[in-house]
Amino acid sequence: MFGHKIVLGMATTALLGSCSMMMGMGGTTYTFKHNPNAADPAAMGKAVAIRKDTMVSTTLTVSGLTPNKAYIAHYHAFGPASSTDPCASNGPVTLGFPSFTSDASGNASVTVSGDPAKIAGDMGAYINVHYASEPSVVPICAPVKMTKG
Ligand SMILES: [Cu+2]
Repeated sequence: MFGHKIVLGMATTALLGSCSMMMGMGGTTYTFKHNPNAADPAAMGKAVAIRKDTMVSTTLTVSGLTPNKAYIAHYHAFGPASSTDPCASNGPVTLGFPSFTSDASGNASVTVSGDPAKIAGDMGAYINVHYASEPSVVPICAPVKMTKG
């Protein structure tokens, strides 16, 4: 489905990945991949989810966006269109990030804190970044849960 897959070789990902099963101090890191479209072709980044008391705080750090452009991002549930590719599953929104705007260099960061139940299991299968002006345009997606159920 995604012939245009980008492999990111970030040392920090490996470092944080070492405790990815713990949801501990380092949190869990998910890597954004580019969807098969022409929007923001250099877009990339990561999402880091950290459990804090009874909440989960997730921070997106993204680059390669269109400079000074408004974006929206959400956690989505596993949808009906695929059970093995969350980013292609077309699921409903379960937790929305605050809307944000890229800086003059195309970088952006945004954090949402929410009830873990909203993104537990199939409820938090992937994170999408959309153009705020045209939500059907989704340059990048971070898979969180690879298999439905
Ligand atoms: Cu979305």
